[in-house]
Amino acid sequence: MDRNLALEMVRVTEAAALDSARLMGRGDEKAADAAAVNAMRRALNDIQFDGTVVIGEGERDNAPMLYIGEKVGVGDGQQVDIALDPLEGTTICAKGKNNALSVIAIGQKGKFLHAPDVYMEKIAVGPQAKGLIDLRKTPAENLKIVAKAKGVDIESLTVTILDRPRHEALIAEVRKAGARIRLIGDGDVSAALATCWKPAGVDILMGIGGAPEGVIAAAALRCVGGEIQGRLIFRNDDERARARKMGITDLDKIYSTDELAGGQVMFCATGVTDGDFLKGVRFFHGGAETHSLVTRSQSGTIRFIRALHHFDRKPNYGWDSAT
Ligand code: FBP
Repeated sequence: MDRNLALEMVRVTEAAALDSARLMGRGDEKAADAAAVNAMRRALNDIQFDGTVVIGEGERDNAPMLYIGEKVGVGDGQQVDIALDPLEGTTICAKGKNNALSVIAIGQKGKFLHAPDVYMEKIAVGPQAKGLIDLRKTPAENLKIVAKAKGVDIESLTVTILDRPRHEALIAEVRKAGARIRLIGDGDVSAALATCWKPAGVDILMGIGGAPEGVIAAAALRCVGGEIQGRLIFRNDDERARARKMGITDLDKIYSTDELAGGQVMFCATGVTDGDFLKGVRFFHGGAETHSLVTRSQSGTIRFIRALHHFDRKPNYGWDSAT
């Protein structure tokens, strides 16, 4: 894949972050998400490539834009598959809390898992524990492995878990094992990535979140040297049927990072609200500042990009430059 595509993707997540951040704290998740989706789609369709959304806003019947199978880009140029979430953490943005991101991953054709919009049980770690964790093992066993790999006691580890009733038993087991816990309201892509970012102070992500977010996190972790494993979780026969329709035959399979997002991948994120590794959008008179990161699996280089945007020269963003 042409490495310059990675920089094109920064414009895409910047556009989505800029438009959704306008609605931070307004309590309207749908409006924030719609702003991000519109902006991301517009930006994608300006790029000289032939992209297919494989992880998007949902299956075609349920998502008017950026649905699974939608073609984006001007239509010629490189063929790539795209996994995206224009606003990862809609509730976070609507409440003005931490770690809402706009994210996109691009990869070679056929290398992302075509995951239906169901849940996924996940475990994610940074480079030191890569290759050692195993979703088949109990949380306590995995904690022991990660503590040993990092040369610390279990008591020194911090585990991020989505704060959901479904995680009651997991939380109890992690507490019994002695590890510290960071319960988050939303945003497990950011939480997975944070395991690879020392200043964030988290060692493991555990628990059940969205399957599409699992694929996006896998692309990110491929680039920055971490690991994620995932198993699809089905709540009913309809979800199982949807998975089969998307070509999944083994419904109990545990997917490795490479099986979730293989081949060459690029990942890009822009902060919508302040987070562990990216600042959120700051508006100033006539413009805004964004913070993004972009990385590729081939080189592993992580670029942090701080951008100053001037709305009078960006008519496409649609916001009044005087506000
Ligand atoms: P949205 O951005 O779609 O709101 O997703 C936020 C999120 O917290 C994800 O990070 C996570 O994977 C998923 O929702 C968890 O789903 P649920 O809220 O149903 O537990």
